Amino acid sequence: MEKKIMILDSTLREGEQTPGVSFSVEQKLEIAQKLDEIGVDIIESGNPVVSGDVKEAMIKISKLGLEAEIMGHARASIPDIREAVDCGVDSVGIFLGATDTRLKQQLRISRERALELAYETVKYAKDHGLKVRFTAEDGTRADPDFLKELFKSALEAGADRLSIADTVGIMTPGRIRALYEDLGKSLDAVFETHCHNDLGMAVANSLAAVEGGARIIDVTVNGLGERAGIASLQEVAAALKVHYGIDTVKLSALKPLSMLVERYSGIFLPPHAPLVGDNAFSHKAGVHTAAVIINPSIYEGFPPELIARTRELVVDKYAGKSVIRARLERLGVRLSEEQISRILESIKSRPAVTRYRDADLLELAERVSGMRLKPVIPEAIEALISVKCESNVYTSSVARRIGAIKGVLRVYEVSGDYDIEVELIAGSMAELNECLESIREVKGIIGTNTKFVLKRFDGASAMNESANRSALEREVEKEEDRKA
Ligand code: HCA
Ligand code: CU
Repeated sequence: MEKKIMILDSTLREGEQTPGVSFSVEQKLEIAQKLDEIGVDIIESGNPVVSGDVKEAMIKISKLGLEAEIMGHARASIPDIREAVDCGVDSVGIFLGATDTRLKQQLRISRERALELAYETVKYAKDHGLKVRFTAEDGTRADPDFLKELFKSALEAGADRLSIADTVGIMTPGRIRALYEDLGKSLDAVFETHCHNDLGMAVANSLAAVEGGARIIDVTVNGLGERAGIASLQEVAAALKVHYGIDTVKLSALKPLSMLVERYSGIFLPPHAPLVGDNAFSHKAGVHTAAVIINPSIYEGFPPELIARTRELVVDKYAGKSVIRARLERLGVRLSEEQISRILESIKSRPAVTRYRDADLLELAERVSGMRLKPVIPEAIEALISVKCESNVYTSSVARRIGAIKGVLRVYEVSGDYDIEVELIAGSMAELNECLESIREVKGIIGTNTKFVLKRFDGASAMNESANRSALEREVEKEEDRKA
């Protein structure tokens, strides 16, 4: 495939339809700026009849002077489209149900009326100087002959692009590709695709639609949207590059954008989320890490550098000698085979410790070698943060969100003046501040109180044993308590 593929991002429209999500106007402006910076072609900024703040954000985004086309979303209704026109958008995406069930039970109109409505509403928008995308909502379940008629009507009225929404995520790649190929034979138009993820097929279906002739893919950052969401920006953009060599947005900016939207939406991705998840480029089993040390491509289909990330070699009970050697060598420590074997033994005897940080490995290396390896100067800043929540939020859900923030070691729900206690660790003041900012941005938090841990570092004098324990030692102790 050699043609240009365009990305329409609907984080601000479909994404805000995610249960629990409401972006502030300022957050929307920032997200729109970032989407523009990374090269998204079209930004669907909202549907103005939803609420005053949605409309306000749309007006403000239209005035930002972005490179991207700014699109408003509207039902096939002239008053709704008038509202979009008022927002100063470049284009409007008009959607109309295309199945008989929808026409009869949801819209209570006949097929004939639907054809007229498509024509009238597209014409109205065109007469008001807007570019128009016409979407057949639930188009993948519609009668294909009627779908064609509906699209013809929209085209006759001047529609610039036609989109099929797989509104309930019911397509397979084979079927959606055939659908686009078939439409392409009888209609000369630019086609768009909008795939929901109800069966986890959104990205595969979007790529298949492109193979069938679609030129524009609808996405949201992190795959947000109604129910299971739609195709995610990061997955679509990376897959287009990996599978077809097609360039769309700046891949190196996807991880920070994903994190920004996680914070603003309050919806955090799991660690194994493709591309942007914490574990997306981590290797763990001994067999895997040993091979990756020789040649990463043995366990990677594409390198982490594709999206400006780095590879991680995890050490826990699954580890083998080579990963311990590699991790220590990276820290400038060379041990004998025998010493490495002893470290491995010790790790395998503590199955509850699931991640050995550099400091933990150095500590084990000190034990087996008798050498002083760990820096006396603290290499990390630790802090305790007390968090107060709004009375109407679930403390556990706030706690879980905080737990997903980089730098957070542990989160406790507590009694007393505050609701949550957080243990933080950061490599620098800048990192610590970033982590604090991220915590403050979690929805439902009304106040925080930060205390720096002053006496916790190896080498600090006059501290009792327990205050001087490392994370590893605490884990070991917990494990022994459990056994006792
Ligand atoms: C909606 C439905 C929609 C519309 C898509 C479009 C869908 O939430 O209004 O207008 O292109 O999935 O059918 O998102
Ligand atoms: Cu949708």
